[in-house]
Amino acid sequence: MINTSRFLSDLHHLRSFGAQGSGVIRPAYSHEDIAARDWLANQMDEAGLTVRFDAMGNLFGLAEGRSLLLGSHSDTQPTGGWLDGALGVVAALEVARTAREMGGPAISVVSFQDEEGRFGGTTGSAVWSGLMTLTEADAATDTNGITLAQARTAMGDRVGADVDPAQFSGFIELHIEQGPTLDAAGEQIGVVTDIVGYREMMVTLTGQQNHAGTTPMALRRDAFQGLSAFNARLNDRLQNVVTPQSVWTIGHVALAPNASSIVPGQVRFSMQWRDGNRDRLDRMQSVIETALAEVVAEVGLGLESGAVLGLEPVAMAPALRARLEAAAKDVAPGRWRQMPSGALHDATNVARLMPVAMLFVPSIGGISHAFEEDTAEDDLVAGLRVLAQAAGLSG
Ligand code: HGY
Ligand code: MN
Ligand code: MN
Repeated sequence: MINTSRFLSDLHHLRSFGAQGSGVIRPAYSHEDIAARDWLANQMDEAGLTVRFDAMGNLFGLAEGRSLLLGSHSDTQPTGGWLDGALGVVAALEVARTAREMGGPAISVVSFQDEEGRFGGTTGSAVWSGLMTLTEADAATDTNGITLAQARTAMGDRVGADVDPAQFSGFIELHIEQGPTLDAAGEQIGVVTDIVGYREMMVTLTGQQNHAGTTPMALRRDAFQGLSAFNARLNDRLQNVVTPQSVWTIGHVALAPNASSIVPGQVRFSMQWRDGNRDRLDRMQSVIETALAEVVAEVGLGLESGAVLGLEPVAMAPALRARLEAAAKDVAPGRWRQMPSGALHDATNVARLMPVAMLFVPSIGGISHAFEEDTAEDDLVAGLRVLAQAAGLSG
């Protein structure tokens, strides 16, 4: 039988690494992230699993022979919630531990590194799944200009040989919904049908830094005005191609020199867009590129668009999904649904290698990527029970 108090105690212990009020600050390769990984490694070792760190810092607890892989990520957003990723890792640990105590089935555990994208996005599972090479990942930089190669040296001599994906029969990830659907409906479980795709690029607009008092408005080449005009035109033009499930975000903005009496000469910002349909992602991209080109010409700005990073939309594996649906019917009768994921997950990358499936528990108020992120305890336990049952543990 799964031990729910052990599970909850471990979940709160993981929260303590980088705890900040009700939230957590535990970015990839930070001191807090590595301390959390060391603690998880110890828990895996005590559970009788073979502990392995790969070159990216992905942490695996391996069962012998062929096994089902469960897990998520234990790094967080710069100011993150205590459950995003952490829930899936600790639930996987509890299911694997219980499976060993019950003499089977073989369950392995993973905590992927840098899912939250300090260096891009789902970086650890992207390298493990072959979506990108370690060399490509190493060249990525965070917003402070630190390279992933520099950051991952903090893993030190923990790093061992690569972990071969062929030993796993499939991957299931338990995660908080990070949206309002389940909470608003009073439901406990979401069985994921598919995960959206996303595209992201960094954009730099360059104008002319100048005096805020003596420079007439008509003579300005104001980088902020360029961003503002782009954003207004983008919101208007995208209405022609999007659906209510489409989203787009300018989440990171660095204005230079960022002084109240200086016309900003440069702005660097992130442009991210997401949708469940690959063609629509393409159409959104061309709207973005056209609007950018028009505005820089009108305002007289220089434009530099970085490489477009992204992941394509992916459908969950029917057989694994069916196991989650059967378990959800049993654990939360009348209080579960099938639903898409608007958030990105490591499961998208792992789907390149093996069958994957995901399940959600509610986020209170639909809030996530914020210190207020939370989930009711009985919903956390319901998620654990569904995961355990779908993984083949009885009752
Ligand atoms: O951005 C995402 O969807 C994920 O939570 N990192
Ligand atoms: Mn996550
Ligand atoms: Mn996240």
